[in-house]
Amino acid sequence: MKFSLTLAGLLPFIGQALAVTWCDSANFCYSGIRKTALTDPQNPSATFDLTIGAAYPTDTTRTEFIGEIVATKNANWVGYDMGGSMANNLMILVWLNGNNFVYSTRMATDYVTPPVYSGPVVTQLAASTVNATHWKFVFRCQNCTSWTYNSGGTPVTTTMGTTSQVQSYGICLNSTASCVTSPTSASSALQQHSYFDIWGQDIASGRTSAYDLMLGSTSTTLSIPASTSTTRTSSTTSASSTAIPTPYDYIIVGGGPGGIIAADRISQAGKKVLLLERGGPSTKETGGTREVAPWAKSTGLTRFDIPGLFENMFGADDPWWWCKDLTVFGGCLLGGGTVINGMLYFPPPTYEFSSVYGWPSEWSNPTAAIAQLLARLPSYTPPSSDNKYYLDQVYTLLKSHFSKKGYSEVVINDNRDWKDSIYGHPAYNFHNGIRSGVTHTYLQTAKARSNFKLMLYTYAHSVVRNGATITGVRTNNTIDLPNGIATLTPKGRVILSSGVYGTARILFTSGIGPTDMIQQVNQSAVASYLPPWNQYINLPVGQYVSDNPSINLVFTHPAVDDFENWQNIWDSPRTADAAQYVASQTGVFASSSPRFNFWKALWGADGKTRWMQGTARPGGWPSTEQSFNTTAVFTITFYLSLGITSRGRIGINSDLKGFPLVQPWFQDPNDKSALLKGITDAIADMKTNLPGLVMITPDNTTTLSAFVDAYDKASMNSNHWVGSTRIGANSSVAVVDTNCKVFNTNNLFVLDAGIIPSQPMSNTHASVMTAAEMGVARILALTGGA
Ligand code: ABL
Repeated sequence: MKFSLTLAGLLPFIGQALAVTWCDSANFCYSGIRKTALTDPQNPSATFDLTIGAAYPTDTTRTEFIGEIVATKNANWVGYDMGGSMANNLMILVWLNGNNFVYSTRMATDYVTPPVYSGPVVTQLAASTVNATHWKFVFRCQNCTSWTYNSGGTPVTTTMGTTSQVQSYGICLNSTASCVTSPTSASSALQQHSYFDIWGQDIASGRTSAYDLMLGSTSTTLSIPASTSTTRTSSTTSASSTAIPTPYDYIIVGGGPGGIIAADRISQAGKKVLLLERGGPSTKETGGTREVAPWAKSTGLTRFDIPGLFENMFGADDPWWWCKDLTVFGGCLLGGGTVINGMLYFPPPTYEFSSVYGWPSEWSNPTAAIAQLLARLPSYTPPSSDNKYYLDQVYTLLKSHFSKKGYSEVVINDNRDWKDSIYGHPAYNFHNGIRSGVTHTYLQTAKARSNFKLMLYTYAHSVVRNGATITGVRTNNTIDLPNGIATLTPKGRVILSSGVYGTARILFTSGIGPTDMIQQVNQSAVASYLPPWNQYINLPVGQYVSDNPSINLVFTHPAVDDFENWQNIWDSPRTADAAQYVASQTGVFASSSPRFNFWKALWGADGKTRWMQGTARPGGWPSTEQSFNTTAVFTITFYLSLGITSRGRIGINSDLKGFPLVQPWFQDPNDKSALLKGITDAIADMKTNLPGLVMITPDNTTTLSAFVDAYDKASMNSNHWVGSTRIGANSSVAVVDTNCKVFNTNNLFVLDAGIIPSQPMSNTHASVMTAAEMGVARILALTGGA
């Protein structure tokens, strides 16, 4: 049995396989290689998938790592070498025997089966799993960062690099007979590998502050929702038993806009605050080092920082930032939606907070809160700090159309109440060409206070409660929190800021919500977290949700540059634009994709006023059989916004996955007819006003009304969900009272988009932050708290 001991032939292979980073459903991340449909050279009809990666502690003095090997079941053994050749390097060898992993550490010395090498300690971790097609072996390798081999009688010790080093692997497929001689024996002899490769392991990218949490990560299948895959037991790490309970005055669950604003204002008031975030860092400023575009390496700015990379959020290969336990878009990382959205920033008109739209009278004047918000987060038009507009053809074009239709050109945020027959350039939360927002402002001031603590990678299961009194929050973080429980001081409070879906899920798991949803929890892996049934609190959690229905029309016009539909921005952007951004954070990349916004008030057949918002951008995804000018495409998205009357319902299944149970778009036919009328009026005369314009979706074979009729409901989703825990005076139709306190509890609050009772006028970004400023002031002013 010969083994490849390539050392001399090593260098030509370097760089053949490029290291990548990826994250699993629990947002635990690895660095290494991921390959699919590789061909077995010894049997070209056999293909296999292989992932090999590792995560390393941030403390470089620790001599261990966590490895992950995922392979198709035809892989009869896989070897993972710590160096650039099989010879004289530590190797982790593993195969599946039935449903059990058999593994050992080895070191190849000659063209024979590598003998067992003792010293390293490999422990299989609970995240290991097997399904019908693949197996996944997740392991801790201790004492694994240096190894010694014998060089003609002299021991030579090799130490793993602290930044990067070349690694290799061998694999033997069952297309080759008897890969493993005695599958039950960890020291078994082996057939030589049928496939072999090497790559440069990027150790720096694999370092993670979540390392100790990963040691306790459990999962039962290869693709399971994050809620169960992040379940941790307190017996898995020695650190868990040493965590000391620290009670907090306020525990805030969720590091999105609501949670961060609340954490800052409450810590400013001197309270002891714990902010829990299930994901990890995002932007450079928050410590994020992942997702630096290849062309922007010298800046260290990530995709979360560079506005012009926004469109690639939806087209990336491994978009780990989206919550994996939702069927809609949600950001599961520090900053929540505000670090993955287009950042359109339109502070709401005062009348948005009217009782007509469900707001209690105490909330009718947002002016002071908006002033506070703008003091922290000014709005920027244009976002490029050289004060120039880039890639602005769509603006120039639509301006000439809408001005002829009697719309006024305005600086939109100069008069936030004026939202009828106006258009203007988008306003953003980008500052000096970089994403700004709550992570750069409120979070920074909170972090500077000693009474504020942030815990990342901490997923909240439920609140711990005794009837109406909440005593803590149950999490997966048994490293920092004894048994994973964050505890409150005697008069302490919990604020759920986990978003429309996340907060609803935590309430259900805490026995708060409609009976059918609590039943789902009862059938789930976390049923034991429910309180006794006589403590369930029946509230309309998840009901009365709303989202803007949005309809995209796609056009071409010879004056438009569609920027290759943003398809090359990650790997091969236009050289001059990339260089300009790297040099000065100006230019096309200083902005996300929108270029033109407009609003119009619509009068419905039911006598109600509804507003329409339009957002136009270069690029788009036409659906037409006809040929079109592929470099001159632009899209107008028409949203029905304030005044929407349709409602839907969201909930969870027994895997705790969140999804719309009843879709909220066009439930009321008056919503549909209003938007259809609005779009019809907005595009009337457009071809006359803009010679050369072609509407390609719908094309000239479909009427607008047939197009809207046939529009796929799910693609009307704007990800502007509100209302799942809406505010109100009455617990039959609301979940929180006028102080954001969950009805029938003493000290549980909600502060996120869920409390907003009706669809806002514009993209929800600014409205959520306005509501957070107003809500946190009310919570702080409410007597009885710590
Ligand atoms: C928003 O407020 C919407 O929620 C987003 O859907 C929208 O972005 C941004 N603003 C920018 O207008 C769009 C992208 O432009 C599309 O390329 C993408 O397919 C879509 O979001 C996904 O919902």
